[in-house]
Order: sequence, then C-alpha cells, then structure tokens
Amino acid sequence: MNIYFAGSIRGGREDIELYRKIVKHLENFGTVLTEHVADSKISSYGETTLTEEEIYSRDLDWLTSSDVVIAEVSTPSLGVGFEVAKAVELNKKVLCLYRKQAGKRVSAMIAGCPELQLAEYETLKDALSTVDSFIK
Ligand code: 6IA
Repeated sequence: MNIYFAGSIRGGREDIELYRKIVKHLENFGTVLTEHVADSKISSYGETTLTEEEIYSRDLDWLTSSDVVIAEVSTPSLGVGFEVAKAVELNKKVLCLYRKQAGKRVSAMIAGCPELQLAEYETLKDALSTVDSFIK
C-alpha cells in the first residue's frame, strides 16, 4: 500500500516529533511516500536542491499514485490544505488528524468537508488507533 503522509513544512515544524511517530507507525502498513515530512533535517525554510516546480510535480505524482492520504493538520499549512483538497478531488480516501488545542479549532474547510474523515484526538495513542481503523 502506498501511503501519502502530509504535514506542515513551511507552515512551521513544531509538530515534527509527532509526524515522526505517525510515519513510523504508518510504515507497518506499507510504503510512506513522503517520509521527508518527518525529517528533522528539513527546516521550515524548506531548503532543497529541487526547484519549487520539481517539488510540486513530484508530490502531485506521489499523491496520484497513493492508496490513502493521511494529513496531520494541527499546524496550519497552505501546502497540507492544498494536498488535502487535491486528494479529495482525486477521490482518495483521506484522513485528517487534528490534535485538540485550547482556544483553537480546525479550519471549517476541513471540518465541513463531507468527503474526508476528520479525527480530533488528545493523545498519540488515540491518533494511532484511529489510523489503524481507517486503514483497516
Ligand atoms: O506549505 P508547507 O510547506 O507547510 O506544505 C507542506 C506539505 O507540502 C507537505 O505535506 C509536503 O508533502 C509538501 N511539501 C512542501 N514543501 C515540500 C518540500 N520542500 N519537499 C517535499 N514536499 C514538500 C523542500 C524540502 C525538501 C528538502 C524535501
């Protein structure tokens, strides 16, 4: 199974440790095409030898070839929002994970979208068991 994992890069790297744990868990089910999202060497500046156009077309190819899309949406990111919308358009099965945070709410464009599954979680354990039932 090809799994596309989306998480914030230039939107902010605060949740990278969480991405790393989720990606590690996802590797039990198949190939995670976007492991770099959880790579601590990649900063919010997103420095790379690839051009922006190369990143965009490579990520879209991966998105198109994925079987499921899992997005961690707690740190707002334009790129993640864009990928979620594209995935929905491509009729992919999409799970968005959102960590409950006092005084914050996930975007209505995610919460109100009937074509994706949104799971609001408190602990990593909850998030991972949601991933398990989504994939199974
Ligand atoms: O707007 P953001 O940068 O927060 O968007 C993050 C999302 O877009 C992630 O889920 C990635 O799939 C995708 N994305 C954004 N920037 C990159 C990127 N930058 N490389 C790969 N995917 C990206 C350059 C870093 C490079 C060294 C790997």
